[in-house]
Amino acid sequence: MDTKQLLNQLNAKNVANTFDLAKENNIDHQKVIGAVNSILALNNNIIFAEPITSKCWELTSEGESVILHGSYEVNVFNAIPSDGIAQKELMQLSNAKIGFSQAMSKGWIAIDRSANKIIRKIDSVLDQVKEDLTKLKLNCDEIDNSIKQDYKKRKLIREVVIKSFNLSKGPEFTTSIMKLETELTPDMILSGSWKTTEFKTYNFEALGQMPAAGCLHPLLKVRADIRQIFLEMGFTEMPTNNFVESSFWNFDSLFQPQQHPARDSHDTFFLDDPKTSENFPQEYLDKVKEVHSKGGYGSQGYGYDWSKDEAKKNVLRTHTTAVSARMLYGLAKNFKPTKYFSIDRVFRNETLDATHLAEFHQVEGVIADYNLTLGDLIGVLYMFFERLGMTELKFKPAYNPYTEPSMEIFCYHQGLEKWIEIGNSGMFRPEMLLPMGLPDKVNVIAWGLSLERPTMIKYGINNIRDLVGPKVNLQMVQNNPICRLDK
Ligand code: FB9
Repeated sequence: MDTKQLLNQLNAKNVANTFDLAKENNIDHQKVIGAVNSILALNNNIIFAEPITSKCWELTSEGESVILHGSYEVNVFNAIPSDGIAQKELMQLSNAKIGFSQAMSKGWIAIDRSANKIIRKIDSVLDQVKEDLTKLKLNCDEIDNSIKQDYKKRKLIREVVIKSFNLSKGPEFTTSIMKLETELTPDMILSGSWKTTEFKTYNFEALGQMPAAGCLHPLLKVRADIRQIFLEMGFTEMPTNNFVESSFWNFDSLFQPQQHPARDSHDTFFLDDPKTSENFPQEYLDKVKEVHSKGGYGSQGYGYDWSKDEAKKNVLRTHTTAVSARMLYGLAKNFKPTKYFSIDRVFRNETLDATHLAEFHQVEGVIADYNLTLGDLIGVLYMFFERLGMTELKFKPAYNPYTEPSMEIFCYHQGLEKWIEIGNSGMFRPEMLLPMGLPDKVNVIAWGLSLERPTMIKYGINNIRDLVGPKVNLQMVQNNPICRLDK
């Protein structure tokens, strides 16, 4: 529909709705909207367009198929010959099951048990469903609401929200709008026609076209900002491109005992294929076995019969601390003070709820140096979280199998006006570090948090399914503002 057609039809009607105009002209509603926008862009006093939201019923693809091929119950009825038909043969028809139950409930057919056949109870039937849907397609309100609800239940129609415009004539209404020129061309200058041509006034307020570019998901924006914070603090990113990890690196190397509940399939995803990992540094593995079963380095160990088969089992890593263990082991041979970080997906067999999925992104910072103390850890946590806009911190003693002491980290969140948990931290235990061969005086401090929690708080998202997963509204991804974690 072009602007002239729209203006002529509005002129005849005085008022009109864009959705009704689209139906009357049998064209797509967006074409009418396009013509309205062209007129408003030229001059917003020619027509007035009041936005309205209404509900309407439209046919599903099944509904469209009924209009084309008839309703399932009529097709089943018509497929029954006058002397009846075996049910098995009748069920060969497409959608026979639905058609059969509808035809039975309408009393059109019956089961003749003596002849073991399906028979007609009446001579002929009217395809009311097809008639109703044909009417509905032309006009939303043609059929009774109770019937609509039945067809909705049968997935033949669905209710949709229509955003349309009620059009009326503006004070400068005309059916002959002259399309104002927007470009001064060489021909106009040469011919002199520019002298009599109407040019559109330049709109210096007009915004630029939204570039048809992609948009970063909020999680990736926060990840980029947190990565930048670590890099500016001199940390090196760890390689985390392995979601599958052996239980050895995910648990045993961290001095996490093989009976620990976190190692149970209720908490951890174990792999069927490949079920196990085979290659471990034998000398290191022996030391891990020793420290678990008999202790060492001043520790009494756990005193159980450590099993290599248990350590070989592959899992979806439950924390990126498994990567930290690999990296610290790699440091041991030629140790120098190092700061590592990682941000990547981890997987836990969690009970799903509004804020928990079976996976999340863990953020982890690790510092290995001589004679580090808990004070160093607290100091670096203040430095890190300050860059995330959190300055008022509190620490609460906690327990992790691989760190001692451990602390939960809390901050007073001004926006939420309450204390919130923002992470966990600790000093890796000697039973973890010494079997790796790290020098005696080396301590390692580390901390972790998630990516999802800060992102949800920053972007005001309450349900994790609005942030990740198939139900994410891509408009949210396009609209959400730039990430400023320190604001
Ligand atoms: O992220 C968490 N909370 C958080 C972080 C930042 C934030 O910023 C807002 C803008 C202001 C807000 C909240 N938490 C950790 C705390 C809780 O959300 C907690 O309920 C959920 N935790 C996850 C694990 O849950 C199964 C968050 C995740 C977590 C917890 C611990 C670690 C990593 C992630 C760790 C660790 C660690 C400890 C010692 C050594 C090495 C790693």
